[in-house]
Amino acid sequence: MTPQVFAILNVTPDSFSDGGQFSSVDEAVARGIELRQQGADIVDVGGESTRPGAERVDPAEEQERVIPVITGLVAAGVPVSVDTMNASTAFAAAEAGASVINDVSGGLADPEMYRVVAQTQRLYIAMHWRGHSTSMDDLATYDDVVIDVRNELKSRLAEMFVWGVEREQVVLDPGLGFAKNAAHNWQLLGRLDELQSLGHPLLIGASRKRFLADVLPDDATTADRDLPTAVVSAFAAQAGAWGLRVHDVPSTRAALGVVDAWKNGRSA
Ligand code: PMM
Repeated sequence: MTPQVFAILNVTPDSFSDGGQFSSVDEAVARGIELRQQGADIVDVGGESTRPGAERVDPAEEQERVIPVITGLVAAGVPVSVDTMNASTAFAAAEAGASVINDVSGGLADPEMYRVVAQTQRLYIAMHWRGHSTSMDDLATYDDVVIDVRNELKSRLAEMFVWGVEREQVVLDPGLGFAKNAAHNWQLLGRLDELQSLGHPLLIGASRKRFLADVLPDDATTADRDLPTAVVSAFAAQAGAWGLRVHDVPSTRAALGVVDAWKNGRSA
């Protein structure tokens, strides 16, 4: 099955890859509609940067950023996911029509999150996470990154089920770049099958991340990372990933077109 393409719409003043580009609600909504037209299945709206070293944003301010954009996109018929670690923002977004709650902390940042997920019955993306952006680079120590991430995701699952979250609601994500160095990220990508054995769909967020610079010349820009991102999209699709979270939709769509044609002997 072709993976779901989640298009990133960061409405933060400081996101590393598209920082400050969308200054008004109308511009952000227009960009979300454009992403959908380019072939995104869903637009992932986030109002708090998780860039290494980023400071926390107050949930009220986060909601001021994301809720009007979500409302506008839902009114335009665009499926929306909310990228938040805050239960109150997840709840408000669900009320505004978001169909997915994407939580980079996997429920660790807010003790109320699982209750909101159970209550709103939205699809829930639980990412592997060890701590906030200010501290995460110090937390990148593992015996075996794939086994450790798998075990930590497994404990998250056990905990969320206690709160009444349903199995069918949960998508898992290895959290590339979050308390992980480049080698950790590549090992997780190369061994996705071990994470898949947890029995949940997997979402992969590699787009434009720092570790992709490994395969590019030293003077490459952030936008140059769209090519390796698209290649990762293809391999991840081949490995059975359920979803891909990307900035540049056309290049990932092209990559997925290749995977599909490769399997079927012709393009759709
Ligand atoms: N990465 C970022 C933000 N949100 N959500 C999920 N599920 N998985 C990720 O890997 C992920 C995420 C950070 O990247 P950005 O600042 O470019 O959005």
